[in-house]
Amino acid sequence: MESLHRFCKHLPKIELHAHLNGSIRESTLVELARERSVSLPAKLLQHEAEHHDADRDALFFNTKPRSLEECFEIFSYIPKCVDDVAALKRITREVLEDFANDNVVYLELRTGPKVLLMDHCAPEMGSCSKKQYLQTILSIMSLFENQEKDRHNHDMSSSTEKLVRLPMTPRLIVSVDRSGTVEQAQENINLAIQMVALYPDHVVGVELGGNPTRNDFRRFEPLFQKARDHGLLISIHCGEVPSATDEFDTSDTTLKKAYEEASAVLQFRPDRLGHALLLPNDLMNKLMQQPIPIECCPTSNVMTLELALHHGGNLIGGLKMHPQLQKWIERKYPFSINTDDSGIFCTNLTKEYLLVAKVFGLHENDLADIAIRAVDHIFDKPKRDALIDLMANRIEKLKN
Ligand code: 6MZ
Repeated sequence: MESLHRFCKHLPKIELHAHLNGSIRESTLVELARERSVSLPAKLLQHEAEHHDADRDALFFNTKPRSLEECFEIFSYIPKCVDDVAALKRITREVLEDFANDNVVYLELRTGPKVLLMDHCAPEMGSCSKKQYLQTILSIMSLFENQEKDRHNHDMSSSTEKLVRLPMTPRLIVSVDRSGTVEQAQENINLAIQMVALYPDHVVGVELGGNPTRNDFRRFEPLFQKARDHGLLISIHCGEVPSATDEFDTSDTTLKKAYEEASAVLQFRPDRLGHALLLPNDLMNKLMQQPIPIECCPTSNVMTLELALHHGGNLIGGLKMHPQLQKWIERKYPFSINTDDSGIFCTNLTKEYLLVAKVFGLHENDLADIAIRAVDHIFDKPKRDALIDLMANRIEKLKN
């Protein structure tokens, strides 16, 4: 493994934008689909992509393009496969393991609560409610966190390895799907409020995601205000699709609506923004003056903006065309690097850091700085100082 890749792998990392069902391992999705006789269109599977390129980097960063539309086509198949409690437990455990094995030390996992079957083989056993869906995830998270601490203590006392893997702390964000109804959103926000009272250490926030071409943040705004009043922190996806700018036709009603929505999101001042890719200059300038931390998901952005298409599916060429990232890096805008949907985009956080480093010419110190600065954006504020110590310590060791 070349040294920058090795550094990105061992760098202690913070993941703040990961959708549970989008982080499903492709192999697991295929297995669950087979068990349930769901036929997944081959074009949607990443491992079907053929790479003949001899260049290692091209191979590593060449990926099957996934348009925004295709992503949401895949998302529509996942609930057919993750349809019972056993499948939910499996994907949650695997996702936690995958992030931990990638040296993520703090993970905020987000998901929209769903009604599942108790057991897909025995539908007569009835259903698992949305509340039980969240409780199932939370109990796996707590167990995982305790196991991580025990394993780390054990490794520290028995291993001579200099870079013993650090423990990962998982936290939960409850998602609202913007393509759903206000009633469904209300149910999710109420559940989040209940859950934060029951699991104050593990439930940290709420978020608005889902297909950005559907509905509007303003429909859900009073609900997010209610969540805020109950002490939950908030992340809102924004600027994933174009909005009106001076260069665009401001009489186009879709673009105009997107502009007004993005303005309303910024006015609401969420604690973090997801993506914030295609904001017009006046809104971007406002953000520059009064920053809101942005969750940047490089591969996802290249895919949904279809930037890699001009580069034969190559992410390095695609990311060079990212509309904002260069500026955020140069001006030290508060942003974090994240995976979004590691299963759908066939990525992990190591790959995302390496990709950003290669495209923007960043060195080890720059990457360490980005990782450490992300701690300021975590929703579990009391964890901040301990995480910074843990990470700074490990980074020192990594440099020696
Ligand atoms: C917006 C996204 C997304 O909640 O079932 N999701 N929403 N933009 C994106 N960019 C690509 N990627 C994922 O996780 C899957 C759900 O997360 C949202 C979609 O609503 C998707 O169905 P959960 O665990």
